[in-house]
Amino acid sequence: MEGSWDLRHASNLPFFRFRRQRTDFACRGEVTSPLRQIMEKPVENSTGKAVCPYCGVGCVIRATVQDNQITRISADDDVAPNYGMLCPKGAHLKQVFQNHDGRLAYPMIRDRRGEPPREVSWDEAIAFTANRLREIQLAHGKDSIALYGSGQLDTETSYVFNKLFKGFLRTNNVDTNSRLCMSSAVVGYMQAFGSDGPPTCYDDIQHADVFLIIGANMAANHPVLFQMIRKRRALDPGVRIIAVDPRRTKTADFSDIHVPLAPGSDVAFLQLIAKRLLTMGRVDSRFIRRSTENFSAYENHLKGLGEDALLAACDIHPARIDEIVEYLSKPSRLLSFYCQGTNQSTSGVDKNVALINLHLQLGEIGRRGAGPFSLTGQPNAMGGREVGYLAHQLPGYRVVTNDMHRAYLEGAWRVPPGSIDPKPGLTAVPMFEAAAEGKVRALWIACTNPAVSMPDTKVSQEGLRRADLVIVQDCYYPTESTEYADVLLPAAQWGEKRGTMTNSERLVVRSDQFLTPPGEAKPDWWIFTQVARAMGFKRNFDFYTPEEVWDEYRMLTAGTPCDQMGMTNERLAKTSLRWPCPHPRHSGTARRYVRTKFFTDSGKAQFKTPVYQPPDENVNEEFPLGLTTGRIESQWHTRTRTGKVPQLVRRDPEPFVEIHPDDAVENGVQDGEWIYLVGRRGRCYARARVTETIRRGLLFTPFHWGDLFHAETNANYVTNPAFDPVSKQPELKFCAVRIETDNGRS
Ligand SMILES: Nc1nc2c(c(=O)[nH]1)N[C@H]1C(S)=C(S)[C@@H](COP(=O)(O)OP(=O)(O)OC[C@H]3O[C@@H](n4cnc5c(=O)[nH]c(N)nc54)[C@H](O)[C@@H]3O)O[C@H]1N2
Ligand SMILES: Nc1nc2c(c(=O)[nH]1)N[C@H]1C(S)=C(S)[C@@H](COP(=O)(O)OP(=O)(O)OC[C@H]3O[C@@H](n4cnc5c(=O)[nH]c(N)nc54)[C@H](O)[C@@H]3O)O[C@H]1N2
Ligand code: SF4
Ligand SMILES: [Mo]
Repeated sequence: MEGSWDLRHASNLPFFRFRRQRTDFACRGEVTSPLRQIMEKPVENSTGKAVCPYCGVGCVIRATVQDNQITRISADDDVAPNYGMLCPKGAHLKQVFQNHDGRLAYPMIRDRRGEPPREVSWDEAIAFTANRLREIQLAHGKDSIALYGSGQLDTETSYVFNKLFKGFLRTNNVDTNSRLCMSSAVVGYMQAFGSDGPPTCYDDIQHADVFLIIGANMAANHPVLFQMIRKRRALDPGVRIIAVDPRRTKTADFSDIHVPLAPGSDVAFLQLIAKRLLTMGRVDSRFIRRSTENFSAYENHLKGLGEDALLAACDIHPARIDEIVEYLSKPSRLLSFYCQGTNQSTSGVDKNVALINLHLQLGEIGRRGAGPFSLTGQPNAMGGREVGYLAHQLPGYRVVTNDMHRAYLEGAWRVPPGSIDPKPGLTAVPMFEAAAEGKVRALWIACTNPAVSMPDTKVSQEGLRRADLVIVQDCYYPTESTEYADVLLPAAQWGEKRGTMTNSERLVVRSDQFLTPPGEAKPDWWIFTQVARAMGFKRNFDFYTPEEVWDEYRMLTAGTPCDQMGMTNERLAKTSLRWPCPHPRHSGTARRYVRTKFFTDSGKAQFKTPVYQPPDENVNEEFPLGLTTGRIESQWHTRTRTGKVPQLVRRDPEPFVEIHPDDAVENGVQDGEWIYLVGRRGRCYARARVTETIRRGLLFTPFHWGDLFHAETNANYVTNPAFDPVSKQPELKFCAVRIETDNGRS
């Protein structure tokens, strides 16, 4: 579904007349090459603030620095969004920088696969990258190259690579790890409201009566937000927290009700609640009449569903449903948080839509303390979407399939009409499949580690192996993905560059630079800019500071739902703002849809009628157990950073698999024993943790430990690459396995 906001205002803007601000441009004396002149200012003793490089809560962290070493990490009590709070990952950032072990500090080229790479100059690395990309496109067509990026890159970087690939290299083969993370949430919001982005903000936590946390383990993965929820309940004992998760997580432990539903059954669960409330007459008729469409189809759909069948699908005690219905039967402000338990599913969009339907039915949106609040995983997965870094998107929540949107960007970027392909590019899973089949010949991997994090990793590894050119842009070496690289581009990381990110509540924060990067590492936006210039697009990539990139991007958001026109560099240097923020005197927007105008053609929110579907893969005699995967509090993804912090590693030093005591007995598994989980595509290895916190018939293992830890501990050798038909987000939350215990013990 395409956005239909008014672009007339936007098209009149002088988007190509920017005032250059080179005040903070700094250049070290010894650097002579023109390519090297664009450098970040070296920093000595200072303090600075930056958005935490980990989760989408987007805590603002203060770092005190002496002689290029962080001496203290803190958070200011009066600074949003975390007001003095940090979780252990953020609080231990100092340890990440205690030495530069494992940093990728110089550009490198690998002449032959399997051999160690050799250090080269930036000039050589950039020229090589630019020439090889050109050669491959000339020989094999424009879509033979692809970029796979990340929600951990700042907005400026995502803007530059998106402009380069979609506008100038004319391929939409640009996708990111957000496809594995947020794409179902994007489609859910688009279908219901005509625009991506949450209606809500963190302040709503202070006003909500009932928190529905569904498919999210906030206590572990968004700890500071969860802390805010707990504080809210401590102040008002009437507040209720409901956790919907097949596992009794730390989040569930702190909740009033835990619903241990069958994996994948969220649509059935939400429809059961909605149906019961509907039967009781719990509908906000005034809101529905004025601000929504398709309610009668929705009502009829719910009426036609059998309660017993829904209950059987979620396989929970009916008392849980009664309790929740009782909470929601009284007027109460409902705030729902959701994340990968809903998104990473072959029915991810339907799960999102079913939750939004419930909010529309109750009128629980567009007012304080109420709304469906999608939790963002990575620190800038929101900003990346605003920039349009998924294969079907363009900046400002535009889409490639919309003629007006393409024409607008072609004008703004000053490329000939028809330059932007109207067909969406390859999304994450098909991108690596195409590389494995020899159709995509060049892969540029930036700020992500697909040799660990892609479902059915053997395919992504085969894609990386088969591609003629693999460019890996990371701040660490080695990682599982750098092993496949022909070119390694060293990136400056957190604290070593300036840049802008948007957190889960649409708060746009500018981060400072307070550390000098090691060796020759450079900010990501700079690296993409230099390659673009080396490919012949000098005039169009005339960026010397991230502020210049920001100014160009900010203008393109004017008149769109994620309007950031009013966020000038001067303002962002002093304060953070929530979009929409359309002009420089606008103070930002806490809550959207307050006057209930949505971005759909009719201006009304849309009810949909999803139908419950079980997960793609079935358990059977050969693979009798379900496996779900996810995260733990102490580690971040593929551990390139958190794996180097002893205080965090100590908490969970190795991969484990949660198994119910009855399943353990049935499978002859002892607590603490190393076991294999064998699935249809491969197997992985982990230490059994026998626990009653998990449903019978289901196992849980984190996906943090890739091949560099042990050749067989990557959970993604087992996971299912099947994806949601609309959002293309893979079903990382369910596959079928059996346990093997009789060989390969450590
Ligand atoms: N410590 C830490 N924090 C992180 C991250 C990290 O790596 N480490 N990563 C960040 C990122 S990128 C993301 S996307 C977020 C993810 O944050 P979450 O979504 O909270 O993380 P997960 O552990 O992947 O999944 C959440 C829960 O979904 C449950 N689940 C599985 N299947 C289903 C289902 O069918 N229905 C329901 N209702 N629940 C189900 C799992 O049991 C799990 O507890 O975390 C962010 N925060
Ligand atoms: N089984 C299973 N698999 C999953 C998931 C799951 O729940 N289960 N979740 C999925 C989700 S939601 C996500 S978001 C992905 C995450 O998966 P990935 O994105 O692959 O994981 P990270 O370890 O965060 O990778 C980030 C990489 O960027 C590097 N890096 C850090 N900072 C910078 C920087 O500033 N610049 C550059 N250039 N590089 C930098 C790091 O060193 C690291 O190599 O995993 C997905 N895979
Ligand atoms: S809650 Fe998230 S953003 Fe805040 S310190 Fe922890 S990891 Fe960083
Ligand atoms: Mo994510």
